Amino acid sequence: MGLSRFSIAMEEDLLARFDNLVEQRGLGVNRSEAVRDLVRDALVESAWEDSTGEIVGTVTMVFDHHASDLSEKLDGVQHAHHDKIVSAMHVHLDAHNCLEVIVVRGASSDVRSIADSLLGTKGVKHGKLVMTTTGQHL
Ligand code: NI
Repeated sequence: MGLSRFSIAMEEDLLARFDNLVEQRGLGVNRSEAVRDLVRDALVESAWEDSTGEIVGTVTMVFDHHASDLSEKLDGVQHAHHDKIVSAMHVHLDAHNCLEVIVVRGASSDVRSIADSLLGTKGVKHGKLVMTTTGQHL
């Protein structure tokens, strides 16, 4: 894909802070690449707001598998949405604790609602949904 050039007017102070940010990101990153990253970020975030667009999310959670039928409940949520659960990884952290990372693909509203069901299940000690993009249209 061809590159288009355009110039940006920006306050000196803001540009200096932006350059600092670019520098923190490390070697090989220049202003142009940093601006492209910001634009892609904004596009990905706007896709999350559009409830019809397809997105990908990972749900990470830690729970005690001894807690009353918690494993069965979490499995139940996943089976109920098997068409949107791409993959699930289970790690036995120690004698009690389990880590599960679940990849969910679908409309952002569905991904959020599946994540809420999983993370809202009583007994889940910690969890987080990270939303990203399918990579299309970027
Ligand atoms: Ni386990």
